[in-house]
Amino acid sequence: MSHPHRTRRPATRVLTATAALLAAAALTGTAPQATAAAGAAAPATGTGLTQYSGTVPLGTTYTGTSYQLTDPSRGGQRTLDALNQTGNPGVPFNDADNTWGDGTPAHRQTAAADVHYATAVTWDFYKAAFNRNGVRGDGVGTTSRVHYGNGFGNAYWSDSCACVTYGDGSTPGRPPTSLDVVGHELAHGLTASTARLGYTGEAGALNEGTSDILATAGEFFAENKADPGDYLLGERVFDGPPRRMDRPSADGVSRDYWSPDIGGLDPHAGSGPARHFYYLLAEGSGPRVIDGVAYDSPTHDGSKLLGIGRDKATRIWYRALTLHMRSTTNYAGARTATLRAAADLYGPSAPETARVAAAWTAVNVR
Ligand SMILES: [Ca+2]
Ligand SMILES: [Ca+2]
Repeated sequence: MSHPHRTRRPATRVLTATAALLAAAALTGTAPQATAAAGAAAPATGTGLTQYSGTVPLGTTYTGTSYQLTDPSRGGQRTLDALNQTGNPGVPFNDADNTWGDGTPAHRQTAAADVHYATAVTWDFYKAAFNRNGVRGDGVGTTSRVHYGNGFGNAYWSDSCACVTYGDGSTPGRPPTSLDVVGHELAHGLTASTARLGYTGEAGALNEGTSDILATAGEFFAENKADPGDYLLGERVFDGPPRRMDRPSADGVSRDYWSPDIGGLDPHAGSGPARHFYYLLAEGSGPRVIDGVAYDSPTHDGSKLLGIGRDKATRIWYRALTLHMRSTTNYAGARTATLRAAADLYGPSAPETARVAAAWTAVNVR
């Protein structure tokens, strides 16, 4: 699909990834061969020529004979090659000069560079926004494997191994390895280690909604010029209309508002009201242009809402998820949980708390 031209407005966000990446580069240096000559593994900073995110720094390791995509500064998180098999747990990529991929899907390392970078961004985002050490909060990095199967058009989190698997895409040359797709999958791991929301009924819809919310917040956090933040999901990867947060029904599948049958839908479609709630809470209702992307968010009750900003909205959702939701939480429970979280953070009579209530009412969760 085509994309409108996007212009960047001045950065005013509190959370940015650039500083963290630069700090990691400064800590690890770029020429570890001297220290690794004796055979000890040494941290290094490589260069990723990604498909979706431009040229980026990558946390790598020099093994003594080659570089590998193991990031010691982020819990040892690794990116492996599944060799287009389905039963292979993955083997390391090895590289001689620590420059990864060539910006095109023709180069086998490119998808690995995208995933390794986006996984690092997500690590840094969780740390900066939530003071959380990794997906599970245990300081252990995720293992990712790319090139799973043949023409596999998806990516998925596996809780048993705390790992994510990425196919090469159902559209040739469009692997699901963009910042927001990676952030979405990793957020499933965060949910699985906190609220443990189920994957059926309204809990499943909230599980999917959480992944879209944290993926979006992470994409904005990245401040990546090649893939600016937006309230769209998978816009770099998938043909056809992406999932939207301002008006979820624009994808032809998702619901804008809660209704009694929503728990029976596919969880992605059923997540519409959760996404919509987050957008309304962060940005408010009605038409607006953010970083060059046009949005127009309706409300069920015709109310006109003002946003409290993305950082506060994200903080409220995260606190609700990690402290006040559980495996069977439904939409009504999510309203209660986010109201508690807002009251915890800002006070029961704060404007932020009132706007949480108004945003839920605007998506017909009362
Ligand atoms: Ca984007
Ligand atoms: Ca996006």
